[in-house]
Amino acid sequence: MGMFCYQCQETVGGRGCTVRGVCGKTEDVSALQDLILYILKGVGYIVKEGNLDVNELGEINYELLNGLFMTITNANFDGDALEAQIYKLLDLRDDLLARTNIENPHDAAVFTVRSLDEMLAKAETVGVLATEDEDIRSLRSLVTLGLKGMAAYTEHAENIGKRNLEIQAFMYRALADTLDDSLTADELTALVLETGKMGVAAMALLHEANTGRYGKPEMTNVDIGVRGNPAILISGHDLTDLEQLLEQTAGTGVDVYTHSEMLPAHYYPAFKKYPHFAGNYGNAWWKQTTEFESFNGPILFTTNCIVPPRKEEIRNRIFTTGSTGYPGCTHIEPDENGKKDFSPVIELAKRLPPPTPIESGTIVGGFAYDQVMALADKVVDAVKSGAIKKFFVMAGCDGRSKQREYYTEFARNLPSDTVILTAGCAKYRYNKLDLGDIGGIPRVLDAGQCNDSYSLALIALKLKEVFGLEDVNDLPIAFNIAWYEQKAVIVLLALLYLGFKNIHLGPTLPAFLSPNVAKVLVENFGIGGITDVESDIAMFMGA
Ligand code: SF4
Ligand code: SF3
Repeated sequence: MGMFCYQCQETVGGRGCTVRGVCGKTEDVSALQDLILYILKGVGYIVKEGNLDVNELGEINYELLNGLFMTITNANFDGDALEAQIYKLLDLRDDLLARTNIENPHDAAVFTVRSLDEMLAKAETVGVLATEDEDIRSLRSLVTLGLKGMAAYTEHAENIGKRNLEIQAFMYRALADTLDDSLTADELTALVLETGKMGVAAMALLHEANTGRYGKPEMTNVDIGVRGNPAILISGHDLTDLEQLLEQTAGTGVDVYTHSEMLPAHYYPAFKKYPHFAGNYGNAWWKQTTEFESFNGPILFTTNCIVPPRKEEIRNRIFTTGSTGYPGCTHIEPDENGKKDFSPVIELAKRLPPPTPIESGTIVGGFAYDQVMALADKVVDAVKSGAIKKFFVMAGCDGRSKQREYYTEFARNLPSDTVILTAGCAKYRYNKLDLGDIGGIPRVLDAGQCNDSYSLALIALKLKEVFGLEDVNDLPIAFNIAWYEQKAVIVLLALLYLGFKNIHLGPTLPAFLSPNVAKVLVENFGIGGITDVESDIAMFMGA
């Protein structure tokens, strides 16, 4: 059995990567990630069966998040880092087991490996395909992939010092349940919905952490041109890394630009005080192969999405931190107080030329919950007067497949009395189109990162209240969401838990949905795919 991974939208043939990932993941890296997940299931099993108190687990609470995050698409390609994480997790797992009296523990709680070869051999037997029943495999995957997204958001909140151990407690139980062969498809379906519920908690936690520490996002024009100074490009979602980088670059003559999912950092008041926080360079993650070349300076990855850098020259300019990693790139670890020393990145920036311009002008964003609420009267009036007919939630991810041009065309062709609510890197498909405004309300309202989809849900729930509706689905809101990796999975499950129906998902439905599981989602939640722009707009507009 070779590798098998079907966790992202770009999986081969819409079925699974079996030789090498489209993302660039090798067979060995895939195996090590499978093994990390299996160990974490064993940890979950020990916590559950041993009735361990999540408040007294210590380091594993963080390593649970870190381990899951390392297995997210495009986060960590570094076999050595994954191997080290396996040894660390096994030690932590064994310490936990020693605190219990579990009789005949599950293999995931006791197996051991002493070398890379043993890891690879073990991984062969514990991957996705180890679950033979297609529907059970599908439901287990929905849970574990949702947990990966949840782990990412919880880790960001934790880095800011915000913690809700109920989330970890749920994660341990859910991981344990994916090992339990006695659970029926109905019980696992209930677990999937519960995963959505905890996804809401994780996004709420991160929202509180981000706004508590950095202020409430506000309407902001972000420069997309360049200045003439040497510069660092920061990508990913982790705002604490950005904060430290901005502090350390202050007064050095080195500017800081955002890439992809870091763009929304410009909307936070706390980061606006840095005069060298210059703007956003480029587009969504997959364009990095060309954009990093013209950027000229060093790049810091705080989270996914990394595209394997083919040229050595680029690899030498890439730094990773947190759960990310790439072989040959310098990884920056925090000290015991969580402080990171970015001086190697800054020193390299000083020796390199400033970025080459690729575009100019500004883009607008910052329409998270509080900013939209500040405009609520205007928005409500526009809906009542008919100036706004419909909102389109087009949150999620971008990706490299040609099919995604659909989203640009969809946005371009929407009637002019509609407003797009977006979050995540999906926005790059239409945030530079000149779609105008409706009475001063821009037609593309960017709430922020993918986790800020939570803000979009809050906005919808508030509008429901304002209009005195019983059901949020009676609002003039349509969902046409693009997905790519596992954070989109938790966002989707969270929206389902909050009661949103008729969500359309594209560009293709997940490979990990078996026909029966897809049927349940269609029948109970009205989940649908996409077809072509014209038919879909007609369908959404109710023509
Ligand atoms: Fe394939 Fe996606 Fe898995 Fe990469 S993450 S191996 S592209 S399914
Ligand atoms: Fe994008 Fe990777 Fe998902 Fe956070 S950065 S939305 S794909």
